[in-house]
Amino acid sequence: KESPSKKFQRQHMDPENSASDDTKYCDHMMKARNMTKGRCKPVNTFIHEPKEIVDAVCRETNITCKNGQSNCYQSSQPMSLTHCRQTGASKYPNCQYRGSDITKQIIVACEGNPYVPVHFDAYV
Ligand code: U5P
Repeated sequence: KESPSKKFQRQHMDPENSASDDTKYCDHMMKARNMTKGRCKPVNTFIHEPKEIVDAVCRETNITCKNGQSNCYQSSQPMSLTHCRQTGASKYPNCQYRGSDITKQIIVACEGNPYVPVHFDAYV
């Protein structure tokens, strides 16, 4: 079975690409990363930074997650992100997205040993 940290990497990590001017980036990536199986995942953020940098957020400022759990962490540094949001016209199985390239601090939940990101909570 896929571990929580592998799932985070599949859903949110894309260090190879820098912020995508490509309007098709989200359509392509949401499908390539298996987030359009069974349903179109409505919202998803990709992080364009090295894994070490994102893993290190688990050692930054501890904050409360949206769901009330206490294992969230906010990056001090803004990061290069692409935020993908399903369009109104999108109909499963033809999932369609609009992408926004933004540079924001991220909030992730961390778990395990090693203590690594397992959930993308928000950007601020
Ligand atoms: N999500 C993102 N970026 C956001 C907000 C949510 O990628 O800015 C994804 C996360 O994978 C999260 C899921 O676990 O959507 C559900 O988020 P929520 O609706 O519980 O906030």
